[in-house]
Amino acid sequence: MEKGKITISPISLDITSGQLSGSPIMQSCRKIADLKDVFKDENFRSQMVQDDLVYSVQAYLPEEEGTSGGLYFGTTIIHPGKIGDEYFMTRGHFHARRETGEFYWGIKGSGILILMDEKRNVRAEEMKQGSLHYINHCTAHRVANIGSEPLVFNACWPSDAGHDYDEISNNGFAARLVEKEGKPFFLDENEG
Ligand code: PAN
Ligand code: ZN
Repeated sequence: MEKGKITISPISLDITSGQLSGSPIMQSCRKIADLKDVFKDENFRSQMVQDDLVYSVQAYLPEEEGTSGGLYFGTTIIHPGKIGDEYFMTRGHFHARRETGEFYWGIKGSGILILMDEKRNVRAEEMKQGSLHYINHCTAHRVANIGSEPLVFNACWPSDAGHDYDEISNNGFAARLVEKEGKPFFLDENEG
């Protein structure tokens, strides 16, 4: 590093919108078509407009995937909506390296962070602007948007965490968040 030289970080974060700008930023989006078998009512999902966006992720990944000691940063935007009575939500995952945790924090909107340990115990935290969430190691995590505006949150996780989506696609979460009488309500995995 050249002594005394002050440079500008290549990435900036708009802290009011959560939007990242600069380069390199990875962008991905999940449409209705990408979420087969994620929601309870697969038949309902299959009949929706397949091109509609459910959520998008921007991520700044300054280290090679798998590097120990590094960190990643991301912004997730979940659009408002439901598939049947189940709120739009992320696929959810365990980290491939189960010993790694993560921070999430709310930027705007209204949501629920759903957490599940390896014994399938589920708990949940309300997400809103300024809410800060520590996701313990060995804990699957998924977020549902329960409001009528986009839900935006930031995340910071280790660059060697990896993502295990298979465990959740095979076994799901032990509870699902549905709207009942206008309010969020957890349905046990065995309930309709
Ligand atoms: C987040 C998530 C993001 C999208 O950055 O990856 O919110 O959710 P899914 O990955 O479950 O589709 C994170 O938890 N990273 O580890
Ligand atoms: Zn994660």
